[in-house]
Amino acid sequence: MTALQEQDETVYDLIEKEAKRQKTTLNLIASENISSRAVREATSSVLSHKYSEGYPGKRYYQGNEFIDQVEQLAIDRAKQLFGAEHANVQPISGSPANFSIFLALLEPGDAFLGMDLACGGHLTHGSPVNFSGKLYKPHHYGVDKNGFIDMDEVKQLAHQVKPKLIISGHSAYAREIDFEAFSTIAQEVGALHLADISHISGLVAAGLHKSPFPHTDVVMTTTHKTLRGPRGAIILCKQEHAQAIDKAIFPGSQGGPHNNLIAAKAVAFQEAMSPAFKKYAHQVLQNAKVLAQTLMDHGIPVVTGGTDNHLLLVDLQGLLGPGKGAQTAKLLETAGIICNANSVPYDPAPPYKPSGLRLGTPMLTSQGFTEQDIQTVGVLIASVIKDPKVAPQVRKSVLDLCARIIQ
Ligand code: DSN
Repeated sequence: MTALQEQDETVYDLIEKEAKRQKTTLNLIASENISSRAVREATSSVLSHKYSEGYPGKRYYQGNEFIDQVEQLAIDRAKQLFGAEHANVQPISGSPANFSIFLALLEPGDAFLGMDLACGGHLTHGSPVNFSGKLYKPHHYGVDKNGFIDMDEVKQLAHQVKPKLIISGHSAYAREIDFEAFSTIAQEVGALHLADISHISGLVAAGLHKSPFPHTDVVMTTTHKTLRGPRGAIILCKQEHAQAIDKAIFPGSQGGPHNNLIAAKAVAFQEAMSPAFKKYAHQVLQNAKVLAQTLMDHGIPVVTGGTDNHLLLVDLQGLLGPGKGAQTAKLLETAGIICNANSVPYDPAPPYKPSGLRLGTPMLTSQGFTEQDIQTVGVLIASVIKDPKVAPQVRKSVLDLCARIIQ
């Protein structure tokens, strides 16, 4: 019996049920993944007991001899992994990290340019309901009719609005990002370039997606998506921005660092440097390509006709009409297939009732799914989309598939 089971059976049972859900459903949420046991051990370690405001060697509390070493290790590994001049490993998650970057680089009211949320951007890239849209002046680029970023449009907008910051990197974009082109445009208009690589950082670390360095001024990534670490984020930047970024994290926006998570990040960074991680990242890409192709082969349209990364967008409009994403995601859940509804480019339906689905392969890949299994997954998804009545039968196939592959 574990201590938790003995002391609080209610919480223990809920955790056990969630663990079972993760092993008996197909999880295709593009931002989710499974971290290693080593990462989870560091996450639940005694390091969470310690307060350590400040940075290694410059703390406001005593007793940080080992915490300093842990944070320095995480910093060194993050710099090595991404080829960065400076790393701050304290951000607790992606949105607060982006908040700190705005605090470091902009003044309230400053104009910036980012991807429209409806086209695949993130809330923190200028949504009117987010700090980024409330405190700053957002301008947005989108995608063309075929779903691709049009760098000529980005360039034209940048020259027109003269932003202080240009953001590349997106939450629902399936194609490779040309960081160098974004940096060139930023330089032309005297802006800084922030690359939010939260979704693709595992692929970047494995050398399977273009790196934002050396072109980009500041890079932010969460650590729990394709990178397969603990929940959290890091900020990487050129040395010239190091002091501003560090000050914006502490004391600007955060207090005591979550030292347990910093240790877990260090563990994940070491894992990401291994040949096994490269193999995993390669498999994520292969699986995403096979999923996209299988869906298209079964008559399910995929935005941009495929994917270069770990995710793809399904456009349901032609088959089901507009606004059917949420309903279809719920239907798929009854079959044990977990994904999220998502807007598609030029979606006539509102964001809370969008016309597409976002599907990603990081978690299934970590659980051992390879091309042939993913092909089966694609066929199951297509069959439910085309005929809701088959959902109960598909649920059985999903259970069989999970029992065969997931440990
Ligand atoms: N919620 C994350 C995602 O699903 O992409 C982004 O913050």
